[in-house]
Formats: sequence, structure tokens, C-alpha cells
Amino acid sequence: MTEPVVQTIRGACPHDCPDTCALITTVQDGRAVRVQGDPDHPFTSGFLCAKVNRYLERTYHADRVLRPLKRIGRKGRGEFAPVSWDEALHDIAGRLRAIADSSDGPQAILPYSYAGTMGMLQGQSMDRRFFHALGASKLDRTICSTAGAWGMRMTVGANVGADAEGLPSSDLVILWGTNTLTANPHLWPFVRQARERGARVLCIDPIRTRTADQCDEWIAIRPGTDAALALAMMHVLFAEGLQDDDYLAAHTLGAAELRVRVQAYAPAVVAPIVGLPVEQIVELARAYGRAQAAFIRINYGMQRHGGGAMAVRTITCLPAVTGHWRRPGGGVQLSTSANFKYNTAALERPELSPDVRTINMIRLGDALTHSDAGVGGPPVRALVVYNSNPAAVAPDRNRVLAGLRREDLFTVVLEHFQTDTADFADYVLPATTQLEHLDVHLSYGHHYATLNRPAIAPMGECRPNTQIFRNLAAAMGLSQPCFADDDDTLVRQALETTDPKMATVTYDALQAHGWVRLNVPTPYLPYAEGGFSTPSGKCEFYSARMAEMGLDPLPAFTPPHEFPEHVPELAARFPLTLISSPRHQFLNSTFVNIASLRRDAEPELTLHPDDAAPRGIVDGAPVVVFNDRGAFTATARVVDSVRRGVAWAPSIWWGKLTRDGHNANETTSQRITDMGHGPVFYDNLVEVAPAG
Ligand SMILES: Nc1nc2c(c(=O)[nH]1)N[C@H]1C(S)=C(S)[C@@H](COP(=O)(O)OP(=O)(O)OC[C@H]3O[C@@H](n4cnc5c(=O)[nH]c(N)nc54)[C@H](O)[C@@H]3O)O[C@H]1N2
Ligand SMILES: Nc1nc2c(c(=O)[nH]1)N[C@H]1C(S)=C(S)[C@@H](COP(=O)(O)OP(=O)(O)OC[C@H]3O[C@@H](n4cnc5c(=O)[nH]c(N)nc54)[C@H](O)[C@@H]3O)O[C@H]1N2
Ligand SMILES: [Mo]
Repeated sequence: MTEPVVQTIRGACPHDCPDTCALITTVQDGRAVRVQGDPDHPFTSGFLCAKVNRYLERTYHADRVLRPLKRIGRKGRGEFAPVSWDEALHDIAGRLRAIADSSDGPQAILPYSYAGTMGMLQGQSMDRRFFHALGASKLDRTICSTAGAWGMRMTVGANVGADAEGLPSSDLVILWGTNTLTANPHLWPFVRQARERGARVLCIDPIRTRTADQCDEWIAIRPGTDAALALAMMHVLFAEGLQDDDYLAAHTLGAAELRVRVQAYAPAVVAPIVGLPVEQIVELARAYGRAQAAFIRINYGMQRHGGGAMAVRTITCLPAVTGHWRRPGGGVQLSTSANFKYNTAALERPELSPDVRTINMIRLGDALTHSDAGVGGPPVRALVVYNSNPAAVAPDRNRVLAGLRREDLFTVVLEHFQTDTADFADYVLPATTQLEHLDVHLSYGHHYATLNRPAIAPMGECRPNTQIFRNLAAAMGLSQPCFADDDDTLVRQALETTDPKMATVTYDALQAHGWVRLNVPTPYLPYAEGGFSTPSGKCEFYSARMAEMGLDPLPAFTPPHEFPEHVPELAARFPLTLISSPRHQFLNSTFVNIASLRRDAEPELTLHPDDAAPRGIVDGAPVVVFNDRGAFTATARVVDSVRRGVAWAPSIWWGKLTRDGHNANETTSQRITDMGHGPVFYDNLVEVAPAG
């Protein structure tokens, strides 16, 4: 008898979540037997979420794609036969070469990826080099965060905000348009510490989420009206002398203009817009103004509306009005990501690309169904998808599927599983998971960089994305030396930076500890003494850049596209706003196929009793949710945990795992936000009726 060989390997959770946990994987005789959160990591604090606790079930799932597959049935049917890597690579290279050499040229090839893994290597390195060298169309990766990122940039200069590790010092915590316990669960221990020291915790959300349930107060705002609420708060702050005149004078631009602007937003004017009582608005403003260090956690959910960028911008003005940026626990946090200055140019090699068009990923439906991709230039004739499941997650799903169904579209999907998207592929290529490959990670919720070392050998014939794109480059005869870089070299290139915040992030430190804090103090107070990275160096209440773009240079309320008051005829037919935010057990459309997380559940729709009754809908009844774009069915949950006029469809279901094959994105639109060309998933009017 030989003793089993047991090892522990440090890694990083790869998922698209602010928490980017430090993982410890236990491997016995080459098989991963346990994943844990690192107890020493200040943010992970030794626990994992409901989903990643199941990471082994996902990794060793019987449905993993383990060999290259070639389509043998009709598109969308999911009928495939295994082929060798050589055959797959040779055939794909030939098809892509024929398109590149045709009169349509290489721009007829479109990459499509998002953050299935947030790793710098498997997410944005060899893949970019490949498409750049090929001269393919570029993809504008807007599907999540660009509206908010622009709102931050225009106001404070970069997507850099308050440090979660300061939160315990806060005396007022506002969870504003974020479902913390689901989407950012490792923030919760910090919220709890603040509360134990006496802080009040408020939640501003049209839905009484599990997070709102745990707060001292649920402020049930109307969707898409956050900027109006923030403007009313500023109205009260100035009117009652609760502003910080020294901070305003020293560190802001346009305070006088802002004061004038907010005069139009008295609580009595704003109350019907936001759907809240005047007293609640005034009380919120006073609590904010009287707090020493109010921490506002916004997240990406609230910017999925036509005015999403302006909403983030306007909320982000608040701590500059009151000077809360000065103190630990004060400020606004949307993201920490812009602090991580990995050398993306070295990884992606943008100079390899000729001058080509860019296609917005949320307009995929249009790009695949218009002869000029909706943006001019040749039709899209080949689509290469990795780290994303657009057939489930992209808006206006009917359009997307119509495009994917095109017999003349050549589609390659790199995946772990046979997703909705993979069903439309001509080739499915088996990709490794996080336990099987090397990577290095930033975070968008904390300030630690993390190294992910492979814990186990690749399953079956799976290859890392980096390897697959190296192989494709070779098969297509792309001979630039950068295609020879191995993954270890890519990590080193990512770390070649002189940015001072990255000074602590060395390969040695990452290898020794698995993770390392950026070179910033704890807690990090980015704007305690000004130091904004805007052109003026101030917090820009007045933005000359926005004026140049033809936008309102001052904070304003930009209503949603489908704001009932502005589209009365549409609202008469479709009176409910549908919010299709993540179901607790899913990560976008990842984990939907994991039995222990799906637990035989079906798509649900939560409706307020006052909205259900007149429609003859009772709890547990099947309903159809529809608008002019499409429809899906769900089981009604009739509870007063949503505000009237709002419906909640926990998402993002794989169409093929629902009874009718549809999901909430059948109803969402391809319209874009006020800045950043982002999606408007929650700016979506629908009607609901009993099914059948
Ligand atoms: N478990 C789990 N965690 C996740 C994800 C997941 O799918 N599952 N997704 C990850 C990703 S990709 C992202 S971007 C983040 C998103 O993180 P969050 O932004 O926290 O997540 P969402 O649930 O999309 O939106 C948060 C809340 O905003 C509310 N909301 C919608 N419209 C409005 C509005 O107009 N105003 C206000 N005030 N609130 C509004 C919704 O009701 C929802 O409860 O989470 C990440 N974490
Ligand atoms: N209705 C509605 N739609 C939404 C949202 C919503 O709240 N409501 N949220 C939006 C948001 S915030 C986002 S970020 C997007 C997310 O949309 P996506 O980025 O498409 O995210 P996922 O659905 O998780 O799909 C990621 C896929 O990548 C695969 N993957 C993971 N790691 C790897 C890897 O290493 N290699 C390869 N080749 N594949 C890998 C996974 O198996 C998974 O199928 O969805 C958006 N769509
Ligand atoms: Mo996202």
C-alpha cells in the first residue's frame, strides 16, 4: 500500500463577481477532492459562495465537453460527433482562411467573448493576438459595466472608489442597486462589522431582495430613477447646510452650477418620479448629510437602464458634496478594477490589428441579421465564441437566435459545456476550467491580485483558451513570434508594469502567497485629499468632456427608454417593468446546469399581489411574460417583495433547460445606455398573463 499523495494548490475563483476569492484546492492522487476559501485572505475570509462550493461538481460533471465536436445535425439541435484536434483545427483554419481571403475580408470574422473567466490569460491575451493578427472585426465588450464605468470616469476620473475594508468604520451603509448577499457576498462581513459598531444599513432597490430583507430599511425606488433621488438628496443637503464647504472649494469643479441645478429637484418634485414619499427622501438626505462616513455601495444592476451612466455619475457626486471621501468608510464604490494596471497591451498586442470596425456585443442580434452587420462593412460570416453564452445572455434573444441559425454563418464555440450557444456551433472545442490552467487575476471588489495555479491535469482532451488560440494561429500560418509565448511567459508579461500601485505585485510574491495586496494603504482612501484623475484634477460636477460629447455637463435625471410617463402608449400595453437579475444560485448563465444548484427549479416571476389580482394570477400559476420583442413562461410567485409595477424574473436561464425553451432575454432590447453603449436589461416593459 502506498500513501495517497495529497497536495494543496492555491488559486483564484475565475468567475465574474467582485469578490475574486482566493481558493485552496486539495488534490489527492491527481484528483481535486476539495475547494475552500483561503482563511487568511482578508476578503475571502475562508468561505466560498453557494455556487463555487460546487466547483468540483462542475469540474467533474458528466456533461463536460471533453473532445472537439463537429456538428452533424441542424443548427441549434445540438447534434455533434467527436473529431480529433488535428481535424478540427485544420478545418476551422481552412474555413476562416477562405473567409479572410474572400472579397469580404477578415472583418467578416467576429470574436465574441466576455468574462466566463476573468483571468488575464484565458480572458484577454492569445485570443486578442489571434484576432488582431487576423484582422478580424473588434468587439466592444459592453455587456456589463461600461455605462457605470463612464459615469465614474466623467466624475472622479476613473473607475476607482472607496475600499470595502474601510466599511467597518462607516456609520451609514447604503446598498444602492446591489444585491450584496447574492452578487458580492464577501462584502457582507464588513457590513456586519459596521452594523455591530452602530451603523444603519439601507437598501435602495425596487425589489426586496434577500439583501434588502437583512437591512434596517428597504427603500423601494422606481426602476431607473436613481439620479432623481440623488439630486433630491443634494437639494436637501444644500438647503439645510449639510454640505462640506471646504471639500467643495478645494476638490470639486462646478459646485455653484450644481447648487443651481439641484434647485429643480425638490423632494416634492422628485417624489412622484422615484415613487417614494417626500419624508423618506428628506430623511435619507439628512441621514446622509449627518453621517460622518457614509459608504455607498453601488453595483452594475442599477446602471442597466437608458440613463445608467448618469445615475452612477450623479450618485458619485454625493460624497464630494458632504466630504465623506475624507474618512475611512466614506465614499462610493462601484469597482476597484481600474487600480489593477496589468500590462494589457503586452498581453493583447493591439498594434497587430489593422484599422477595423468595432461591433457592440449587445447588438449581436443586429450584427448577425443585417447584411452589413448593422454598422457597415461586410456581413458577419464567422463567429468565434469563448467565455460567453450569448444565446442565453445577450439581449433580444429572438434576434440572436435568428442570427445563430443562419446556415451561412460559421460558428466555433470554446466551452466547458454544451450551452445554448454551443448548440448552434459548427465546432465545439473543449476548454479547461480554472483548476486545469494557469492564470492571474484582478478584482473589481477588493485590492488583491491573485495567481491561479493549475491544480489538476486538463480533463479529457481539454485545452486552455491560450493553447487553442496558439494552435489556431499555427494552423492559419500566423507566424508572429508572440504566438510562441507560453502561459508562464504571459504571466510575466502581464506583470511588466511600472505603475506604482502594482509595485507589490511580483511573480515571486504571487507564487509565495497566492495573492498580494496592491501597493495601496489599508483602507485605501482614494480621494481623501482630492487627487481625482479627471482633466481638472477635481471631482467634476461640471464635465467639459460631456459638454463636448453633446451631453448635459451637469448631473441630471436621464429617464429610462421605457419610462411609462414618456411612452404612455407602450406602457398601456406593457405596464410592468421586468427586472431579470441573477438568481442566487446562478452566475449569469453559469451553473444553471448543475443539479445541486438548479434543484429542479423552474423559471419564476415575482409579482406584487396588487398586480397579480387584476390579471387573475395566483401564486404557483403558470404565466406568460411578453412584449413586442418576445415571450417566456414562468411560475408566478405572488408576494409583496417587489414594488407595484415591477416584476422580477430571477435569471439567467439556459433556454434549453426551461420547459418552453425561452428565457427573460426574449423580452429585453438591444438599446444602449446614455454613455458607454451599455445594455438596458432592466429597462424593459412587459405584460404578464396567465399561461395557456
Ligand atoms: N450569485 C451571483 N453573483 C453575481 C452574478 C450572478 O449572476 N450571480 N453576476 C455577477 C455580475 S456579472 C455582476 S455585473 C454583478 C452585479 O451585481 P449587482 O448589481 O449587485 O446585481 P444585480 O442583481 O444585477 O442588480 C442589483 C439590484 O439592482 C436592482 N435594480 C434594478 N434596477 C434598479 C434601479 O433602477 N435602481 C435601483 N436602485 N436598483 C435597481 C435589482 O433589483 C437588483 O436587486 O454581480 C456578480 N455576482
Ligand atoms: N436578462 C439578463 N441578461 C443579462 C444579465 C442580467 O442580469 N439579466 N446580466 C448581464 C451581465 S452583467 C453579464 S456580465 C453577462 C454575462 O454573460 P457571459 O459572460 O456570457 O456569462 P455566462 O453566462 O456566465 O457565460 C460564460 C460562459 O463561459 C464559459 N467559460 C468559463 N470559463 C471558460 C474558459 O476558461 N474557457 C472557455 N472557453 N469558456 C469558459 C462558461 O462555461 C459559460 O458558459 O450577461 C448579461 N446578461
Ligand atoms: Mo456583469
